[in-house]
Amino acid sequence: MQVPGSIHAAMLTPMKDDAAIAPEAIAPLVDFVLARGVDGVYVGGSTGEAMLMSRDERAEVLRATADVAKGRASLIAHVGAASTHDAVALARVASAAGYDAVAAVPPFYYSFSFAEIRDYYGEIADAAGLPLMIYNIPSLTGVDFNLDQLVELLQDDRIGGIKFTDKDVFQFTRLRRATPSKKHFFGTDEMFISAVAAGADGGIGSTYNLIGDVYVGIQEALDDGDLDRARDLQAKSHSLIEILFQTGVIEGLKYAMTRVGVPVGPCRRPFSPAPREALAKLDAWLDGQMKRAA
Ligand code: MN9
Repeated sequence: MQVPGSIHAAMLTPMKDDAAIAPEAIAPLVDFVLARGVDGVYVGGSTGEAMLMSRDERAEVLRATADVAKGRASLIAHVGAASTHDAVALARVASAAGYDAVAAVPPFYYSFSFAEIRDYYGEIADAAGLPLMIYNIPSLTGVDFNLDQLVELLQDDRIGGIKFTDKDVFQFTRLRRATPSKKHFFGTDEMFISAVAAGADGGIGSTYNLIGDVYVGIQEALDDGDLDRARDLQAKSHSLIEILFQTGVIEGLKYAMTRVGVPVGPCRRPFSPAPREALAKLDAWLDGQMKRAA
């Protein structure tokens, strides 16, 4: 089963000042993101702070986003959880809400066997009845699949592809060659140009909330054979990401979105507000780069 679309924003979750979910702030965020030309939205993943939310809150965000984005964009719901029980419940929510595909991190915290992880994915796929993507993000889950394991997971007919958020383009390239009928999305925004050169079908990332047009542009430039333009655009993404590493990626992005006129509130604790000096750099970047964006 195929996953639709190519460039997807890994959506932030708008919150109120006390970090409760702000469902009414989802529509303006979706409008801003889609206006920059991305194909779709990836809802409830790392960037969405899903692991800091209850299952009910995650379901609410999945439903509220589908309500405003359905019919305008490709919709992928991230439903991964530490327990199969929760992931399956969220997969059913995503399916009922009209998502085109679901994605899931492997189960985390306990050291599950590969067979247990494979079963987890099978149960999610069956519950969703939609194409399922493996969300491979070893830096956050601690689950570091080898190439053979990724190939085995992707060979299952119910698995449509992968969101590969790692820096190992060698592994990414071999995986793509071994599973050519699947969709291979790259999730490390600062390396998108290398992944497209290696054959990525698309990208899904956090900075796409603010500058989705940059990643659409990199893909188009490489399609046109215009390496200089692709490199210039990736350099623009680097200039933002270098600052986000100082603010904290999600904290900085939420600050930036609010500042360009799309209020999304703070991050949920234990995330803490970004240091003032780093925010000053972000202010200067936004003044220079985002004048016409809002
Ligand atoms: O999955 C995001 N990765 C993490 C996507 O959250 C660890 C990326 O979009 C990064 O935030 C981005 C900046 O490093 O590449």
